[in-house]
Amino acid sequence: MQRISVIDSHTGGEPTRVVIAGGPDLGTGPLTERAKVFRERFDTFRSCVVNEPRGSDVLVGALLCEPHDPANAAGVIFFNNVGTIGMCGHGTIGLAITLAHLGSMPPGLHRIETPVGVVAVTLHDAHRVTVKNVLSYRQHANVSVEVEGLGRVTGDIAWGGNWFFLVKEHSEELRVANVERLTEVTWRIRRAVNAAFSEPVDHVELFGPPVDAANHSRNFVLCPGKAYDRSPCGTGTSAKLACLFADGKLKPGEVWRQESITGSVFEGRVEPTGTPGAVIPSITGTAYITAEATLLADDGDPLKDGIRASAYPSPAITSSG
Ligand code: PYC
Repeated sequence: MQRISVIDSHTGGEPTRVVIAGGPDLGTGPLTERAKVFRERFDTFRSCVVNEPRGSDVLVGALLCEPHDPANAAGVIFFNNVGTIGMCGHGTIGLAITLAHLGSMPPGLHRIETPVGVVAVTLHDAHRVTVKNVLSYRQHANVSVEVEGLGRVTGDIAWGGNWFFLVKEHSEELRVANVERLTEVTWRIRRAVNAAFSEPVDHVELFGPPVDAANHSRNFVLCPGKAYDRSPCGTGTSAKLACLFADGKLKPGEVWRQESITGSVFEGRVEPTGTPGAVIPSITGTAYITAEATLLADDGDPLKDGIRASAYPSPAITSSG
C-alpha cells in the first residue's frame, strides 16, 4: 500500500494538490532535470495523484521538492491530468499558502525553483500571495489561423511560464453556463494553432469585458488536458500582461485586474527588463486550504495509477460499430 500525503487548496476556485510526502525520489539536480525524470519514470504517480478516482481533470498537482540551491525556500514540479506544466501561477499561490499552513513559510519574501526558472513569492498573510513570475514576452502579434467551424481567428502567441494563444476578438459569451461551448471552441483553436506554429501552445485564452466594473477584463482559459481554469490563470495573466505592455497599454507598476470565468480576480503588474519587450509580471491572489489527506494506492487496485487515457485505449469505432 502506497501512502501519499497531500494538502489541497483552491486559488480563486482552481484547485492545487501539494504532495508533501510519499513522492518519488527524483535526485537533487536542477528542477528541469528532475521534471524530466518525473515525466519519463513516474507518470503513473502523476496520474495516481491527480486523475480519477483520487482526483479529477481540473486538479493541478504540485510535487514539493528540496531546492537545488539551498538559498531558495523550495522546489516544485507542477502537473495535471495529462502531464507536467512549466510554471503555474495559481499553483504557486496555493503552494505558498500550504507551506504557511504547515508552519514552514513565514510572511515575507521567498524564492521557489520551478522547471522554467526561479520565481519569488511574497506571503502577505495566511491567504494572500504575490508571485513574481519568470520573464514573459509576446512571441507573435496578431497572427491568424483558420479554425474548423469558426473561420479565421486572430490572436497573440505569448510565453508566461507556459505557452498561450490569446484571443480578444471572438463572438463567445464568457459565462460559466457556456463552458461546454467555450471548451470546444478553444480546443479547436488550439488544434489550428498547433498545426500552424512551432511554439508548443497548450493553453488558449479568450478575453472579454469584465462582469464587475472594478476589473479590466474577464478571461476563459483552456488548460492542456481540456479542463478550464477556474482562476484567471497566473501564467495566462502573465502572458496577457506581456502583450498589454508590448502594445503600450500597460505601464510598469500599473495594476491590471484580471477576472476569471468564475468571477475570481488576480491583480497583475509588470516590471520592464533588460530584454526589449519582455517583462517580469507579478500576480497577486488568494488561496484557501480545503483538505489535509493521505491518498492510499493499493497494489491490488486495478486503478492504483488512476485513469489515464493511454492506459485504457478505446477500441476504434468503425462504421459497422
Ligand atoms: O495559474 O498559471 C496558472 C495555471 C496554469 C494552469 C492552470 N493554472
